Amino acid sequence: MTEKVTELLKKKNLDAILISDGYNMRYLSGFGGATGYLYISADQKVLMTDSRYTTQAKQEAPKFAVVEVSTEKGYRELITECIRKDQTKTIGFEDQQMTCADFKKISSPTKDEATWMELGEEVNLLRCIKTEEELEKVAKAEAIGDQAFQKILGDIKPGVTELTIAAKLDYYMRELGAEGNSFDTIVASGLHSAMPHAVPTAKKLEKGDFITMDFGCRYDGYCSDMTRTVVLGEASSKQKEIYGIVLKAQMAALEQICAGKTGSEVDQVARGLIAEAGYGEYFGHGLGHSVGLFIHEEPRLSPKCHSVLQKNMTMTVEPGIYIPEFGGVRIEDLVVITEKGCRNLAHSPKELIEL
Ligand SMILES: [Mn+2]
Repeated sequence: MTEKVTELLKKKNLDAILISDGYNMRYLSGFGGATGYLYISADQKVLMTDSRYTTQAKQEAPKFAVVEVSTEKGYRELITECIRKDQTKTIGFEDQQMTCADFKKISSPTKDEATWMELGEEVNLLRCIKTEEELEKVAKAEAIGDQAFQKILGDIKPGVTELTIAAKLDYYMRELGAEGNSFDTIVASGLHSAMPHAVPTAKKLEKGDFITMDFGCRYDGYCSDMTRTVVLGEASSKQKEIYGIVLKAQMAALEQICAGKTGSEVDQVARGLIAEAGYGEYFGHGLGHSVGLFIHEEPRLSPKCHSVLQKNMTMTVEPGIYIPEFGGVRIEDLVVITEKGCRNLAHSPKELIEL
């Protein structure tokens, strides 16, 4: 991955970059400890971390010189040494991730000898297009989600709380090989399902509830993301209507998504159908986002994202309708963009499940 940094240095006219974001650190070096810094220039590749991670860093990042901070030499001193050794004149840093306090501290000794340049999203964007190896990990994580969904269907019964369902989903994913969650599991039932990002509560599931479950796990660092909405008992005609519209919107977007289209174009496919059906005001969020080492990556499927989708990007497709005082539906799959369309990594059923 460090070839990508060489290109970035050239493109931005930089002598070196300092990486502080844990996901970027992992992406560029292999080190998953998320604590420390990477300094990368034409002549040096240095990974600075503390003693809790030194052994792990040496194992995971063999191409980097691993340096441990000490009481005499903290990150500021080590980074200053790297800069002076190279006589670096321009250094890029991750202004969107580093705190103001850390930046002031780290850059203070060299602020007159080197220009510190804000990199914005530049380093994150290196992660957009996934390699086959990365895609395998995302697919494995999504497959774990599929299996956990299949198992949780047997636990959805009247009287069971949202918290219990969330805990069991988490447990199943772990049991199936996940390292952890890619975000806090959402289980929203009844009126709660009208809140797209509801937090699970002690509310008991009741007959007639919509139950929206949005969950994902990490496998070898890579995230999955999926959402299914089911009904406990028989669905009402209004529930069937809303579910049908969301599903139609999702299928249409999946049909249209491919390399070469912009995020806003694909978003509009689903948004247009939901608006046509009269529910436009109840779909407030974007249609999707990319997924990788972090759960919400660029680009997005949203009215504001005009980035062009490219082969081997991963995108969620997750339209929803949320009606206050009634309930809501979201259906989410995770796909890999191909030249002509997409490869859906989610295989859980999508016809309305009545339990
Ligand atoms: Mn999502």
